[in-house]
Amino acid sequence: AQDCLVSNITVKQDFDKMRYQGTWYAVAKKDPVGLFLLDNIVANFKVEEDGTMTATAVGRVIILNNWEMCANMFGTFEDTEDPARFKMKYWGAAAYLQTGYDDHWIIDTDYDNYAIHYSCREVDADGTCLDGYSFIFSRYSDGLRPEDQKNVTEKKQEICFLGKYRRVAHTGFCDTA
Ligand code: FEN
Repeated sequence: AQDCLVSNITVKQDFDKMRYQGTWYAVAKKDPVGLFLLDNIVANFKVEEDGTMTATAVGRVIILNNWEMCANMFGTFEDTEDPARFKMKYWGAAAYLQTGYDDHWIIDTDYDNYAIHYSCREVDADGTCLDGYSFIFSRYSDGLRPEDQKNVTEKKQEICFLGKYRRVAHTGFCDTA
């Protein structure tokens, strides 16, 4: 699966959204083209009573006039035939934040320590991803456990984003509720 075809990317088998609930800290990200969250990104996943997975996310953004803000984002995850492949509708609490509708896949997770999310927004004519983003999440704000790093690096390579990630700083900027 090193041909980088989006259609050949494998995802977490039998993804269990119940076990996925709770807080996840972004420790690294690969950005898409355009506006995104900068750093201090923390997500909280939940399964609603009707079974729909939803999430909130906070992250630092810099808006016009170089104004630093914490963006409060919301997402709802529409199920597909594959339990790890969702369509994510997202929007912001503030009107200036972009809304969107993305493919959103859980590539791998052990539920208790690490997770790898992948979204390809635009597939190129050759079947590779032309514009996409990815998050590496940890249950701990200070990063991945050493024993998870090798696996995460392998997965970054499988989704063909290896070398395109930046660390996500957690400075406490968005910590107040
Ligand atoms: C995810 C975790 C689960 C919930 C959600 C997630 C995705 C969040 C996304 C955020 C996009 C932010 C944007 C910011 C923006 C996967 C983390 C929902 C996809 C688009 C600006 C910056 C500057 C400006 C205006 C807007 O709009 N930022 O002047």
